[in-house]
Amino acid sequence: MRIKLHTRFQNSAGERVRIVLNLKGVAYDYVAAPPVTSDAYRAINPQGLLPTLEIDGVTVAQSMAIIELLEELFPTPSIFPADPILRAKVRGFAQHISADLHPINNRRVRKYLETEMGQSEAAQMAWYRHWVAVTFAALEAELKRCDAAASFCFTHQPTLADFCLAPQMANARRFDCDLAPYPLLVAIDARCRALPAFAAARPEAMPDYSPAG
Ligand SMILES: N[C@@H](CCC(=O)N[C@@H](CS)C(=O)NCC(=O)O)C(=O)O
Repeated sequence: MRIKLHTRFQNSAGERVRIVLNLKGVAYDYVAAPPVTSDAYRAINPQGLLPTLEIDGVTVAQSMAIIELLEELFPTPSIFPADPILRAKVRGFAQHISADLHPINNRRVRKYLETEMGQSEAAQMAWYRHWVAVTFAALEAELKRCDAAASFCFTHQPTLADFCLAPQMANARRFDCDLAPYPLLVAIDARCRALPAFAAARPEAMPDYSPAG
């Protein structure tokens, strides 16, 4: 089986997938994608979003669908805890990031705010930080109600919730969001980043990394 991941170093949805591939020990080719608006990339993924997984020439879009596919193909170690209630909580936490927060702060949304709605850089940043604050406050409150001894979100092993959280924390830092109100998220993120599977998926570790962004 030949697996390619079309992504870019700053592609945080792709970073979720990279973490899962690393954690499951799945070998893959890293393909630094052309611009998402280019015909070359649309030919790979008509959705025009990163990442795309390619398995033996067949492409799959959407990071969460890709992660589910990897879980089915390579079940060990699982991305979920064993307990069904905790599994649902993990999914709910991950979806609050992947389905509620990430899409509205995406680059194309910010670009639309600028070019079509005439919003300044300051207004775009206010938008970005507002939705991070709303979402992170909810995630922090949720974790506060859970097992205080858990090292990661909900459990003692990193799960899909952590795979979504860590790249989102990096994005929040990149956009100078205040993380002081979220000590649990900050502590869990630090534990994640210390793990080899997460460290090897970071933007800085990618072959196309550029400090200029
Ligand atoms: N729901 C999609 C989101 C993918 C996504 O938004 N990727 C971003 C990069 S992290 C992207 O391609 N953005 C292009 C743009 O906003 O123009 C997924 O999880 O794969």
